[in-house]
Amino acid sequence: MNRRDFLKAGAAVPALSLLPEALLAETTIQENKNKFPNALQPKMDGDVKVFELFIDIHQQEIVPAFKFHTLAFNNQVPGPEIRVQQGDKVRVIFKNKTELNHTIHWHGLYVPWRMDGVPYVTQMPVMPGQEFVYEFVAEPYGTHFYHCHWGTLLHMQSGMYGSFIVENADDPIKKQFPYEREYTLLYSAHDTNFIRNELNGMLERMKERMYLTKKGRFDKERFAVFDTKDEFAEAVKNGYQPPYVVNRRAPSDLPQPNWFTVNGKSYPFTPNLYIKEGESIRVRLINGGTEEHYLHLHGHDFWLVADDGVPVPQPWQQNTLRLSPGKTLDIIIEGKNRGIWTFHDHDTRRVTNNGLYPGGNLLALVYEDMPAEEAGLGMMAKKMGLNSLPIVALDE
Ligand SMILES: [Cu+2]
Repeated sequence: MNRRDFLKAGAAVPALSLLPEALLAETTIQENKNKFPNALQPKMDGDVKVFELFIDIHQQEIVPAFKFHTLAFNNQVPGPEIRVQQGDKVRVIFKNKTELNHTIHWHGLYVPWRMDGVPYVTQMPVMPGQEFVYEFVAEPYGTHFYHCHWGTLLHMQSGMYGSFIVENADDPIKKQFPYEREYTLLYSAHDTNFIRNELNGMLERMKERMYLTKKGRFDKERFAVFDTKDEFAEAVKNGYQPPYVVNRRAPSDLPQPNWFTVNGKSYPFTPNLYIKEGESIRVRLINGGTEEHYLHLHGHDFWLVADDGVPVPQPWQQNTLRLSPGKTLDIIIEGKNRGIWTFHDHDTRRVTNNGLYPGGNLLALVYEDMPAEEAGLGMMAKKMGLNSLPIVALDE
């Protein structure tokens, strides 16, 4: 008896209308596709790929009955995926439709320093109504991302992050682990109370700032903008109190995330990773949030193949990885153990929705070719009168 027959005999389940059918009816593969970032289509200007990004206030529904106001690129959280070939000339026209300042930083890319998107270091912030054009050559190969670098603590966790994938026709990872399908997962953590308070506070400050600027009453101290460090030090000597001293900033004001998302959604609305038996899939993991995630896959050891976009010289197998803030990791999952398997943060504080388990960044690896009879229910469920496994069960 081979392993599969043995498992079948052990389960001894008749062919009922069972989980995969129900699961695929509820969350079809097409619907599931919408839970991954859309690729932004460029226009060509000669040999330059021109992308358009705008930033606006957007309401993001993380799970049914819970929405919050975010700052979103092109009204999407995460922002749309930018996917180019290594060496492509890229132009990104960035429009600011909000009342706040922003920039875009190209995380992991070798851009010219003036394109690096750090306000008051490499450029002036992109102010309300303004436009800024970023231009660079897509280097290096691999999984990267972009995010706002103004008021980063607030703006990033408010949704200002998106994947930036640099492909190579001669992909070293595809060569070693041939795969057909790939998925991008962006992780983030949100303190929705902090976001609401800070966003409101920032909007108030910006209103005042715009008004005073218009009246020609821009005040360096009021806006905490100085031309030199000496000028700043001199002002402090004369009694100026910088904003980190004045009105806020007890340690308790730092965010304590209460929502944890993958591609802008929390369980049970997180995306599924579909796989077939014998297939390998590539999963690009990007941490655009403030928390360290310890991602654990059930029933498999995956291959860690790239770290910060760089192919690792010797891929190795593991079932739990550490995804630090700002990190990208690529993994290959081989479809060797059919079933429905959980892939989640093993710091279980992050598989909650506003403190309640289950939720957060829990998702499933689903073998879409699994025969119905294999997904049968145990005796206990039958005694409870269930014909199929429930898809959503939120009570502790
Ligand atoms: Cu911003």
